[in-house]
Amino acid sequence: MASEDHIERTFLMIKPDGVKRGLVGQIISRLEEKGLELRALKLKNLDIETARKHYAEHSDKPFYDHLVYYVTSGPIIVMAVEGFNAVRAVRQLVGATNPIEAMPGSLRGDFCLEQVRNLVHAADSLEAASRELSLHFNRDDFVSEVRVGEIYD
Ligand code: 3AN
Repeated sequence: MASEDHIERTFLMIKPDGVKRGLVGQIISRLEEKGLELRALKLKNLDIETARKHYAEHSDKPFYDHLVYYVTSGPIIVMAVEGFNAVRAVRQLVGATNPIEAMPGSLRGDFCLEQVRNLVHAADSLEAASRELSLHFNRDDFVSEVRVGEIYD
């Protein structure tokens, strides 16, 4: 483990297109295959107020209303994901914002084409992760560090 490696907890959302297209399992598999662990997970409909807060930094952008409309248009999955350098690791797995520029092998590179309906959202810093986790989860939604195998070992 290098000195700059830290265990981090980050936030990931599977947007309505990902849920609707039945890609939830594949997206979670990519995270697990990488070695990241789930700490919380919910399937839910996002209300407009929470969506506006989630995307507050884009409130002055021309696509803001459309983004809020879209992300509240169907069920989403929200997750807390933990592991070494999880913020950067998850952003790498997710790929560039514009799916056309996202590298093949990344989630957006492999599974989507459009900039608004771009499958997933991942926090881009520890500060954003902390803000987004507290926006979407309550304290008792998180599990502690227990793998099923360890319970029976
Ligand atoms: P990322 O999701 O890669 O962190 P952000 O935070 O720049 O990207 O943008 C948040 C969301 O806003 C994106 N996931 C995408 O759905 C939407 N978005 C960003 N840029 C554009 C754009 N130029 N046109 C339409 N939608 C956009």
